[in-house]
Amino acid sequence: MERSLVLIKPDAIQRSLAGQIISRLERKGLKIVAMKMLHMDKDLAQRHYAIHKGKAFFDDLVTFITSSPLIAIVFQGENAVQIIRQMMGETDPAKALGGTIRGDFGIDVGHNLVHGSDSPQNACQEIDLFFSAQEIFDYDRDLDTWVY
Ligand code: DAT
Ligand code: MG
Repeated sequence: MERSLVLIKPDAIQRSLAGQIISRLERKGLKIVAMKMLHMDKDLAQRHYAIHKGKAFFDDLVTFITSSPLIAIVFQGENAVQIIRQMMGETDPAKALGGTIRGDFGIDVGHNLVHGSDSPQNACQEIDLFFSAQEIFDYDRDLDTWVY
């Protein structure tokens, strides 16, 4: 079953939107298999966003993501990566459709509330950065007979 790394970013925590964002993903039918709160340090931020190194916004992105605690979650489900990307909306909240997390709650690209992996392969790498194997839970939910 596919997994995606979701970060409830510092702006979402500061704005008390964590519960609403997690709730949307949970109600969709996605299963939480790992979750922790942490304050990302510069080293972890640079590794997580390594693909963006050298871009004009990279330093601001690292400063923002390390500015305050966040919540890291692994969601599991069929097509979890694509489903979460759709529910997040476009990177720039100004362009994100209503009904998406960024479209409903954000204005500025530098404060777009949530991260979700962009491919199953990147999801595996990102999950490894944040969680050990023992921190990821393998369990059954009775309701999955009604989700699938
Ligand atoms: P996404 O988070 O939708 O996967 P991304 O991987 O292209 O987007 O970029 C990572 C983060 O960097 C994004 O969530 C917000 C920030 N960012 C991206 N493009 C930006 C830009 N043009 N100006 C400022 N910040 C930007
Ligand atoms: Mg990305």
